[in-house]
Amino acid sequence: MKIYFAGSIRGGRNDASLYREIIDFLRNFGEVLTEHIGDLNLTEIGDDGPDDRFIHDRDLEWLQSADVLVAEVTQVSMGVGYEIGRAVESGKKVLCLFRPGENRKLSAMIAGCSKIDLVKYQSFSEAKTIITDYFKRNFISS
Ligand code: 6IA
Repeated sequence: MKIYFAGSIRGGRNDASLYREIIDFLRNFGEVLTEHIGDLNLTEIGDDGPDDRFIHDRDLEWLQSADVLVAEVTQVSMGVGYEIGRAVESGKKVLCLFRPGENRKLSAMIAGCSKIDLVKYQSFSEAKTIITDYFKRNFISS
């Protein structure tokens, strides 16, 4: 099972430690291709890594090889939205996790897409339950 986790980078790194916790938990279900999203040293301003064309092409290749995309969509990120759209177009399974709150409005393009499983939550412990249920329902036969 290959899992592509998507979370904001240039959109803002406020949730980086939550991404790391989710990635660690997702490892119970398969290989997470995008562990760097939870790297607390990765900032939205850093530009000392590979160039953007390389990042795009490599990430798209990983996305195409994945069985499922799990995205934390609370922090608005154009890149995460793009990855979700590409995954939906490719017929991938997509789980989006969103923490509702004041001044947080999820785009209608995510909230309104029937091909996306969107689950609202507040705590990491809730996220763990949601993820476990999702993988059991979709991938683990009883
Ligand atoms: O628009 P954003 O940067 O927030 O988009 C974040 C999403 O795009 C993530 O889910 C990643 O899969 C992908 N992505 C964007 N930038 C990178 C990156 N390095 N490395 C890997 N994946 C990325 C960017 C580092 C940069 C700060 C120099």
